[in-house]
Parts: sequence; structure tokens; C-alpha cells
Amino acid sequence: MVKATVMALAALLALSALLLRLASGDDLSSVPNPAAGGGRAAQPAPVPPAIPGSGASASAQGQAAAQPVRSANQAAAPVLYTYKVVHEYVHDPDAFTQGLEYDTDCSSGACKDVFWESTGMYGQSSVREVELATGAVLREKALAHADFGEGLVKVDGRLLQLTWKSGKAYWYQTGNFNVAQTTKTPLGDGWGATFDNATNSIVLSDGSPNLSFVDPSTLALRRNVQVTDQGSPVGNLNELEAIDGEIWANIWITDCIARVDPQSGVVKSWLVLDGLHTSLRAKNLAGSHPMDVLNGIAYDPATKRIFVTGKYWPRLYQIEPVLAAAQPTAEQLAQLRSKCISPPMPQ
Ligand SMILES: [Ca+2]
Repeated sequence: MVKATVMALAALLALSALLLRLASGDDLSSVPNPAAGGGRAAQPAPVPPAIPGSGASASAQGQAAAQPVRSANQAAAPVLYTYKVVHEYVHDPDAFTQGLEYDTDCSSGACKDVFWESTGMYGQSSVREVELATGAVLREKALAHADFGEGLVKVDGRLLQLTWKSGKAYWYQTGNFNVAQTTKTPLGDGWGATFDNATNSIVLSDGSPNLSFVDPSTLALRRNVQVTDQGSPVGNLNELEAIDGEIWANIWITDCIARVDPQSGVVKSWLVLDGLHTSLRAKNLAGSHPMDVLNGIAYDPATKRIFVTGKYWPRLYQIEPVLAAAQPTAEQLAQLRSKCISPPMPQ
């Protein structure tokens, strides 16, 4: 009797919960299916990759009308972008790029497009000014052998350069690369850096899923934001760039750039640069070192030009994102995440 009463009560509670969800407008299609191993497809079918530079793949276009995938926390699925190459430039193939910042240099009278670039590796690290049009290194300052250059950002006419595996950073005068100040960041490691106008903060990465917003004068930590893709942390955040209200982050060892909402840390979209690295490698233009991974994003807000390059890459590209899937399917998301969030480690 007691057992029957309990069962009846349980059934009543289950029915009430169902009615409440229906009344609140929940999409019951997102209820996890135990047979599928949870809320996500257990064995996603392979999806043909987008063709580099050709816009959205046929698969992406055909699946754009599919239902958006929602995780347990109901964060919207990220939008997927592929890319097209707008322009190709020469880049020093011996530059192990760790930080890239666009600027206009008018110091010699005529203004020119330049990059401030930080290079890494012990004994090869530098801060340099590079001409966009030619790839020529206009000026360069070598770091001490004990320093491994990392992220770079220009703030109020000065350059801040991070170093790897240390909180040490250098402030340089842009005109002569003299060290104006040696300082410490609040992070134990240094990977990427950019400047967020909206919060007047320098944004730092250290290879973790966190973006750290720091005071541009004191480098005191203001807040940390964990970067997440539908609730799952996204680690290995590397070189950064603030672009039109988003923080773009190279994900280390992948061809992926996460486009992050700086307030919430949510990855709003992914830009996947499939083929850029492999097609460039096939051209056999490498310098003294084999090409390494994509790393380096720069932005010219006046013309909205986006530039990317990589470590020891002989080319630098101006690219444009091309929409691949506004509402990606579960299969597309699974493929993306295996490529961008949990990639196989290099051999
Ligand atoms: Ca950058």
C-alpha cells in the first residue's frame, strides 16, 4: 500500500515537472537521450570539411536550416565560420610569432602599415617593427637568452611584451625599443595580450581557459573570465586580438580561432582556418625552421582588415570570415570540438 502510494506520488511529480516545462516553453527535444550517451550525438557522422577560401561547404549550407543544438545550460551553439584569403603578404619565416599588433607608423613622414611583432624561442626572441607591404623587419631588438618572447600589445604609445613561463613583462618605447620598465603581470605564465577598449583593460591569456583583464597602468588583475563553448571550458588560449567588441583567441596547436564575448566568456563563434597552414606548408617556402602552428591575429579597425600568420610562417594573410553554419548541427559541432578544443597533441 505504501509502495503504491509512493509510486503514484512519483508519477504525479513527474507529470507536474513535464507540465511546468511545457508551460515555460522548453524545447523538449533537448532532453538527453540515455541511449545516445547524453545530450550530444554519440557517434557523429563525418562531415566534409569546408574548402579553404571557397566559402561555406555544401554540407554547411545544406544543414544551415537544421535545429540549433542546445546544451544542458541552454547556451546558444556557436556560429561557425570558414574564411577567404583577401591578400597574401611576405612574412619572415624565421619569426616564431607570439604576438602581433597592427599599427600605422607616420614617424618618417609618409604613413605606412606596420606590425609590432613579438617572437619567441630562447635565443631567438625579439620585439620588432615589420612593414606590412614587404614583410621587411624595419627595426628589431633581441631579448636576453633567458627570455622567451610571448604576447604583445600597444597601450598609450608603449608596447607591453610578455615572456613565457614567467610573469615578467617589458614595457618598451615604440620609437627606440628602449625598455621603459620591467614589470610583472598577475599571471604566472604569459601567452597572449590585447587591449579591450570597452573596459579599458589589457586582456591576457596564459594557456588556461581564462582571459585575465588587468589595469593598463598597474597590470593589477581586475577580473578573470573563463572561456566556454556551450558550458565547456576552452583551454590553450594563445595569441589574442580585440575585434569589434569580441576577443579573438588562437587556440594553441589548432587552426581555430575562438571569437569570445568578453563579458561572459562565451564563444559566440568559431573561425576555422582549415587548410591555410597545410597549403602554405606545401609551397616549401619555410626558412631555417619547419613551419609551426597558426599564431598571430592583428586588426586594423579603420579599414576592418584582419591579419593572421603563424610561427615560422613565410606568409601573412589578410582574411575575411565567411559564414559556414549559423545554426550548426550536432555533427558539425562534434567535428569542430574534436578539432578545436580537444585536438590530438603533436607527435
Ligand atoms: Ca594580436
